[in-house]
Amino acid sequence: MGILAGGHMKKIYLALCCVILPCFSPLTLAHAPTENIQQYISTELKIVGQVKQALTLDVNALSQYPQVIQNMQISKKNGEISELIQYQGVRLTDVLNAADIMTTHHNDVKKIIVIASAKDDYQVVFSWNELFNSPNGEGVIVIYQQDGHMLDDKTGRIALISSRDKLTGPRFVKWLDEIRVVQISN
Ligand SMILES: Nc1nc2c(c(=O)[nH]1)N[C@H]1C(S)=C(S)[C@@H](COP(=O)(O)O)O[C@H]1N2
Ligand SMILES: [Mo]
Repeated sequence: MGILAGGHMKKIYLALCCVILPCFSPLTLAHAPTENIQQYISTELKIVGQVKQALTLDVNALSQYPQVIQNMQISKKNGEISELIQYQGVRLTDVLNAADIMTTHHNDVKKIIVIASAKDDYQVVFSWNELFNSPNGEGVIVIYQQDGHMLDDKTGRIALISSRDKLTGPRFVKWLDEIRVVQISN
């Protein structure tokens, strides 16, 4: 009886380790979700934070801005790179200029960061100088088309690329839904 109970407990313990624990391990959360992704599809992008004019942009609103086309490959988490894809969208700097970043002092822009967030809570950071005062900035594009079609479920409908990055995977923000302008504290 004792042996049976022990074996039973061991099975429960193993089940806990193999099934339940990995759900909470950081490794499981380190990669973009691949299941039930419908919940992450973004149809609107909000520009918020330290701006004079907060904006909510859908794909149609994005199509009213000057258009940019960028052919690029995305590096994957497993070290591979994607095929060459033609992305279409608008420069992040153009959208930020429309929202009009709010500053008081000459040196405020130097401590402004721009946080791009996705619906699965993935977040990446840019600095004002990187976007407006470095060659990197021109390559940061809010995208809504790939190869002439709307972005598929595993990417969009709105996403962001940082095409001049060395590794293009990390700041490829799928399911982009918010751009937040934040001035770090003095
Ligand atoms: N929304 C969102 N975008 C994301 C991620 C994520 O977890 N969530 N992972 C990033 C990382 S780390 C990589 S390498 C690329 C490519 O990831 P994939 O190989 O899962 O397509 O997507 C990036 N974009
Ligand atoms: Mo990655």
